[in-house]
Amino acid sequence: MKNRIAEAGLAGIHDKVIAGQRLDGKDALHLYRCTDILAVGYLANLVRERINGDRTYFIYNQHINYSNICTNLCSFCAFGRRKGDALAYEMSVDEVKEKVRARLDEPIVEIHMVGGIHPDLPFDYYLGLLRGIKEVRPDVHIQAFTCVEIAHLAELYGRSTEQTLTALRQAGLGSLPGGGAEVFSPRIREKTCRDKLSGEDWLEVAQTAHRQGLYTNATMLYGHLETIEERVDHLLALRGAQDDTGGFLAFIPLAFHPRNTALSTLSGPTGIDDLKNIAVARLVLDNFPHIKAYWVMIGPKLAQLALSFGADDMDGTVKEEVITHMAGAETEQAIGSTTLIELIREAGRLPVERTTLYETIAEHGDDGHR
Ligand code: V47
Repeated sequence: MKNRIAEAGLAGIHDKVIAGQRLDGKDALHLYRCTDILAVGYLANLVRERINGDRTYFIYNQHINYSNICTNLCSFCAFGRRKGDALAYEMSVDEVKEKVRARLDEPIVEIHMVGGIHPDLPFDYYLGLLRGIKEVRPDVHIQAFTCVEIAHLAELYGRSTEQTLTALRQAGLGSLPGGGAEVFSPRIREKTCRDKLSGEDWLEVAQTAHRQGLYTNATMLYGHLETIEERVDHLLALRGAQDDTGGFLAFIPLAFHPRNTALSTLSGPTGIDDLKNIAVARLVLDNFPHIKAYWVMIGPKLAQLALSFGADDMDGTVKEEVITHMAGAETEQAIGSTTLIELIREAGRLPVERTTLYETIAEHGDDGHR
């Protein structure tokens, strides 16, 4: 492998990886430009195994998208709808509770809940969602509301970010998902999501959450109009923020799905680009404990391969995912935990069923199920 790495022009980066030295922006660009995906993946796998060994995480979770009404209407999104649009919807607190109640017989440990930027739902609605879910399923961890939703609620109801997060926590919020980060580049935000909060403000909300002891995730939406330089800047900004507040649990590269979006003439990323984003993220984000291969967006087969290219988490059982499916995802709506376990085992890794905060619920070694 050493020869191959040298031939790929990655000897210097290999030396840094072996020595545990931090990669810089130039290294990251070099990795993105390298056409030898096996060489890049090999380096990422060294870091993956150093941090997580063979452990490969998944979670039994439920996704709920409480409303698609959105004032932002980003050009990469097929989910958001203007209020009054025929396809706009808004679930009542009782409807959300019913969705949770309907799956009480399943060992769900996390509810992942995001919506659009709704212009006028009262703050009590959001508190009601959290309290209602906890009433039906008291032990569940609620990972809800992106940094974009938090900033919106703070502004709309005249509270600081701290006060907004505190109120939501008291009602049952457990952590924040990583959505809404898109690509931090002002150029891309201007082109695709002009009305969304800036990258700087996204980071500020995430860091405010971290300072309160709330964990969050981080994402990057790739494969649309961004350059690799803009991807690298995004990763470096996340790494800097993590150095500072340390509250990011996982990074999730999100593969752009063009169908039904204003960018539908684009074709979206290739499989190689999917693997490269996982691998470069694993190498650059040396202070992030976990890199997720989100099977909903890249498909379970590529997500399985990604476990040898830097990823150590396959996310979860999901069910009823709407955002990517509205944009043409052809993956299933849900995947069973038995299938996830089989995919991970077949990749030669140890399946670890986890909580949101990566505590082990069960290790599914060779001898079967819990
Ligand atoms: O914020 C929108 C992205 C995000 C499209 O934190 C699109 O563990 C692809 O953030 N094609 C929501 N992506 C999903 C998300 C997420 C998913 C799974 C796990 C976690 C986590 C977070 O989806 C949005 C936006 O960045 N998105 N439209 C599209 N057409």
